[in-house]
Amino acid sequence: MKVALVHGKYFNSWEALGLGYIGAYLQARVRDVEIGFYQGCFDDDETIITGCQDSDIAAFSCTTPTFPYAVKIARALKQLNPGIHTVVGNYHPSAVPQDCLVNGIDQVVVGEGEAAMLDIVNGRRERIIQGRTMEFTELPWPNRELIRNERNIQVAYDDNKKRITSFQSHRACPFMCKYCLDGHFKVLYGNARKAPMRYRPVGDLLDEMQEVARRYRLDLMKFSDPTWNTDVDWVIEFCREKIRREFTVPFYPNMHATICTEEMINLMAEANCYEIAVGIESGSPKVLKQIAKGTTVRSIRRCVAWAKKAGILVRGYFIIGMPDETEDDLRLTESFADELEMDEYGFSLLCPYPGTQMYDADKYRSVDWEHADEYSNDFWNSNHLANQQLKEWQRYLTEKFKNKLTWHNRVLNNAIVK
Ligand code: B12
Repeated sequence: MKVALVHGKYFNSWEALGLGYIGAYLQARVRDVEIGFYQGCFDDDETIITGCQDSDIAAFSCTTPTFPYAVKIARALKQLNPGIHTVVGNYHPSAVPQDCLVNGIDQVVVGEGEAAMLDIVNGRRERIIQGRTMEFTELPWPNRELIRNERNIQVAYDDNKKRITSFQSHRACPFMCKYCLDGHFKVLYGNARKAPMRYRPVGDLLDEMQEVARRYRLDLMKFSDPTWNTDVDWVIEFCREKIRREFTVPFYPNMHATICTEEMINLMAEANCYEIAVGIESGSPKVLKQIAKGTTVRSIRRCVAWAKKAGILVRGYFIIGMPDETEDDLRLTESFADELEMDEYGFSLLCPYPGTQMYDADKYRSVDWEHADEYSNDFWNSNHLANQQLKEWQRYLTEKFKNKLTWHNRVLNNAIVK
């Protein structure tokens, strides 16, 4: 049995960790499976098509912007090999499975992919499959040789002279932020009313981090978790164990400002946390309340101050264009950004991705998603501000913080300023 795993084409090039998990799971459970892997930002279309064409199954990982690319490759493969079975998974197919059943795509997986892909390899063929939630105890570590992790690490190194890769600490996210797909549990977990949180045993995570840090000579370790500190006790246990092992490679997580204590942040610093990324989103209490993230101006202020005091760098992300945001709210965001005096700043526009609570299928199904995202889109208006005004604010703030912009904003700044 030959299975080809394909990660989308996008200008950033993180490792395809989800496919690394799926590949490792299949290798552990299927005898005689041969797995190929391609990533659109490294492999050109011809290489991918030639490499996949004699596979039994071609499986694509797609976010909304990368879904059209998967369809294009799948159709080309079908022309060369009409018997090939094509599958799509990841967040876009999970959010709008019916919309993904287009010409060229045979099957859609919703949610986590390991057990579902095993069933598919074993012949399961319903057009839409709900993936089972996996426990970490049944998951092998992601196969980083398979996903050619070295290529992603090299890109990180070329950008900022650090060898960086990511790790997964837990699955699911307990927050219900209105602009994010994770908070929409129904989408990913078959109508679940609560996020099915699964935490990775600290020892197992650190074993993987140590092994990967050694093998790939890492300078910095990131986490794929959208929010890393969902549980203070877990974070404390992680830091204590990292310190006990004298494992000094620095790390860099995404943080929820409210789920913090000063003791936790100090321990993170002691465990060599290099930087934290905080989703600040807005400086307006009204807007923060509306997006339902569970943060407040006070909790953000406190988290940033503790981190700075502990010597951890702070990166803050802001979103412009929340539904009820006014110019006054944006002025509060600007003064909050000034006041926090962080090390890096990112400013995006709200983007109503499929699966989020802001998505309206009638309005946004026909958007050209390959060319629209939260850094630049021409269609999102808030209730008070037109798209052009939101972009003006984004342009203004990125200009104001131009010496401290995040990589993404820096790369895209030219496009925004135009
Ligand atoms: C880390 C991350 C990134 C990283 C890169 C991730 C990557 N490997 O490409 C960076 C920062 C570069 C990034 C960029 C973007 N991201 Co992002 N990202 C995430 C984040 C926080 C974690 C993803 C991750 O690595 N998880 C860990 C791995 C192990 O899990 P996984 O990838 O989800 O894979 C599992 C399942 O999804 C499934 N699965 C995955 N692929 C496949 C394939 C098949 C065939 C099957 C059957 C199953 C399957 O099985 C896997 C194992 O269980 C998620 C939110 C989240 N909680 O997942 C957002 C998220 C996926 N990103 C999102 C978006 C929108 C983007 C961008 C478009 C943003 C932008 N404008 O740059 C780009 C697109 C990048 C791309 N390659 O397509 C959205 C997607 C929404 C949507 N409707 O598609 C999410 C959900 C966040 C949100 N806003 O709600 N992202």
